[in-house]
Amino acid sequence: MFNTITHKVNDVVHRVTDDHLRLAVTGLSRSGKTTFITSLVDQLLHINSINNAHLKLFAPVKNGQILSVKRVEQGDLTLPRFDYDKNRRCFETLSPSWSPSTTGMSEIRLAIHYQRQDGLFRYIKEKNTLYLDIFDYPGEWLLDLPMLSQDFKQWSLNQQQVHYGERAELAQRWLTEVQQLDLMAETDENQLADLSEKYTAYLLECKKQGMQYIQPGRFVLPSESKGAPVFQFFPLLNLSEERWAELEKSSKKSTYHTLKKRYRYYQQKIIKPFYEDYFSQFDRQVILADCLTPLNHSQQAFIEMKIGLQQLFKHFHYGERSLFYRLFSSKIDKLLFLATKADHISSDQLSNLESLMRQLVQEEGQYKQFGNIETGYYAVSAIRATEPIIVTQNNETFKAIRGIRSSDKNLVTLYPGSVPNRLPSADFWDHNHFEFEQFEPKHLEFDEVIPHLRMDSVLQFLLADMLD
Ligand SMILES: Nc1nc2c(ncn2[C@@H]2O[C@H](COP(=O)(O)OP(=O)(O)OP(=O)(O)O)[C@@H](O)[C@H]2O)c(=O)[nH]1
Ligand SMILES: [Mg+2]
Repeated sequence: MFNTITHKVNDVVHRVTDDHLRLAVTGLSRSGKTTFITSLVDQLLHINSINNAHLKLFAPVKNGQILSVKRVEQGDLTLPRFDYDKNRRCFETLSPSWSPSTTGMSEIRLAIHYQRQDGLFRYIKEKNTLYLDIFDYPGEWLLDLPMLSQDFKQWSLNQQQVHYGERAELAQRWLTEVQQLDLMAETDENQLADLSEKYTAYLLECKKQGMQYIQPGRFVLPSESKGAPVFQFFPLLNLSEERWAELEKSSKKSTYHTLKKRYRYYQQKIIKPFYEDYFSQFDRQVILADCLTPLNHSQQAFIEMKIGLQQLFKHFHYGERSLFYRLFSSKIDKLLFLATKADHISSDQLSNLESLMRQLVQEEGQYKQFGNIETGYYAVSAIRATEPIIVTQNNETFKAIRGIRSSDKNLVTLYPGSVPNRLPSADFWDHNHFEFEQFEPKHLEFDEVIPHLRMDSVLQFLLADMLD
């Protein structure tokens, strides 16, 4: 008996100190991070004592455990606040719009006041607060993480691997000029600035064509310090081993050594601090992937998304030998993979989207790295822009969606097509044509909660056990 109580007391002490949850929301550019955070915050802030129909599958709400949720002052006062209000206001206007692409870092902290379910604690009516910290940042920043484990030569060789097809064509202008550059000669700053500008223009073009594997990610974002030399370098492609060895022996003032030095500087001064400051302490992670948009584009776009994602979870901590663990000793206990924008497809395709996501992650046995971390895979829509409907045609019924199409602002009913349930092969794009259309968000009344698909399951996975 005494032992049991001691055990419980220890448990309380442990849990009381354990009242913080840092959630890492990760995902490539345009995968839906800002939308996801806005909706997650909105769902939580709309919990009340009367009607919680929006969170049916979130047990702590169903059990009446959550007393209130409030926004409180964030941990890092030097960071901008995540602009939840502004994002929400975008939906409350007469012509609702999506929030713009993120250009910098921001933070939000929520205080979730709750009462435990556990028998003993319910009796004592112990009240607790769980602080939830979430950060938002541009997706491009994430893609720089793998660069931390590569030196300049390895990075260049790595870039070579994605350099084929459409990309090789887009790179032509920059590459022809680099080939004429004398890498052994003394550095000409202006020349490097000019070539880096052309390299950046090439990366921006790749982004426009739906390519996801853009490195260095910060090159394609607006920045006040764009003219700084740390943003003026590029990879060297198609060099032989002999050439690399020869360049290595060139004078320290050579163009080659300057490129190498800037790369190292970018690693240490730009990439590393971001992960050190914001990612080193997270407890749980959500990885968002928009699997539908690359299906619209091309096989190359799809493959780039796959590489981008796999690079990401290869480098985060899912095992003590990972780069992320070695650098930052961060530990997570739950990992959730979300296929976003699931309102772009009809409900009969949701399970396909989930299996596609699972395949992307588990290909080549990647899943083994997750060790004993609990993982989940869901297809979700953080902000639902369409309605599911049943259409009858020629005595046949099928599931469709209805919403305001972004391209022409018309209300349309359509069947967007089948989602492949496994990684598509090369000839797939020859026989299938996808039109996963973009939809405009719905108008929201000021007191209405954001409509979603399965955000309650997301909260259940991420938070329920912390409130038990
Ligand atoms: N229909 C629908 N569209 C979505 C949803 N989530 C995101 N989108 C669309 O995807 C776009 C990108 O979403 P964001 O949340 O801005 O993506 P992000 O990951 O924050 O992008 P960056 O800040 O550029 O890294 C939005 O502008 C919407 O058009 C969703 O749940 N449903
Ligand atoms: Mg964003």
